[in-house]
Amino acid sequence: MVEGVLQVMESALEARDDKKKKGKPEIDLSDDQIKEIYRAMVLTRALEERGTALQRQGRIGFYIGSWGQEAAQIGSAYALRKDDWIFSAYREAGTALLRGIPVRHLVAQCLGNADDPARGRQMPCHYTFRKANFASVSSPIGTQIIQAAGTGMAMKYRKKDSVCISYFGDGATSSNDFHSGLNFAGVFKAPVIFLCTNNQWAISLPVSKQTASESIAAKAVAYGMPGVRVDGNDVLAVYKVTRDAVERARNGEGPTLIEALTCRMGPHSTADDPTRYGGDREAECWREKDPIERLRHFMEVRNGWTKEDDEKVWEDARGEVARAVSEEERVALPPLNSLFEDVYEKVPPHLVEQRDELLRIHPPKPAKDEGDDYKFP
Ligand SMILES: Cc1ncc(C[n+]2csc(CCOP(=O)(O)OP(=O)(O)O)c2C)c(N)n1
Repeated sequence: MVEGVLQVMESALEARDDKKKKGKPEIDLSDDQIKEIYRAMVLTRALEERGTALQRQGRIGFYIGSWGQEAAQIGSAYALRKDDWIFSAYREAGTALLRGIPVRHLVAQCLGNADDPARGRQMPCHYTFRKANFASVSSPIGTQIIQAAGTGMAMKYRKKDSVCISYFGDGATSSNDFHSGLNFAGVFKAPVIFLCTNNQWAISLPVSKQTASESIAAKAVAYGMPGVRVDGNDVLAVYKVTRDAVERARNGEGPTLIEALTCRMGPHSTADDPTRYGGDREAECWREKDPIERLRHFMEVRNGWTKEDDEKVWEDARGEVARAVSEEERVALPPLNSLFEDVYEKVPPHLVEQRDELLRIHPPKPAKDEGDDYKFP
């Protein structure tokens, strides 16, 4: 275990034994809530398994997974309300799933078909779900940090009590946006949770070469906000620190920087080979701390979770992903004329000319185009 960081899971199990003697409270999540968290973590990994396979088979162009980082994203997103804002990086698909976004909408985005709300304009895994307050993922590292700070300030000006969470990696803490976002949020006491998933790598650069600070959380001091280090593979600990940060933000007490210590157990993306820089050796050391395995063990001890229960959850998750893929692979690409939409309210004459020429060469086929019309549950 990593030292000097908040952990909950193991001490909750100990408290359970103590409880018999002293009547100590355990964690404040019901058995059903813990199972819900577990299912979301498993679904996130099942999506990654399939997404990676689809890329290897040439059915999508790219995939970026979060193997080993499921607790950091699900534990934190579980502490939010549905009207809170998520500004994620490309590695937090699980937060969208937890919000109730159907798997097929994430698959549609990866395929860039007509069901994709962004209609193929973004790289795979750069999701956007407006109706779920899930902001469009940007490729340039760190941009979501200032977007969250700005939206947090907007919430404050509008006297709304929604908060914003911004997810980013250790590499993003070297961006200018990290400095300006945290500075503004600190000065204006914006209701923002800055969640740095320290997965030890920024592609091939280890965190030891990213910063001379003793930790990422330590940087919070300079911006006048609390900084917390948490075991990012302990989903209950991540939930707890985020819930505390959300409460502070909602009460007008300003932002918090959370550093979730974890490890990227897979490659940076399907375009990366960690054996070239030793990333695979580091991941091997973390395998025994796999966040899904840890929660499963916790549930076995605390909730009587059985092998059969577990197999069912995995089977359901993999089945859901497989169905989503087969449905969405049948959906056509966005119509060609959509290439000319969404930039200008009125398409300028030179683009009208180009559009008409394109449509003359490739006459339109009927296509389903219902990208952003799904009902958010
Ligand atoms: C401004 C900017 N610089 C460089 C890149 C290239 N790039 C893509 S991902 C990445 C590493 C990011 O690492 P980190 O923030 O730790 O997040 P992780 O990928 O580990 O989740 C880099 C440098 C980029 N996308 N944007």
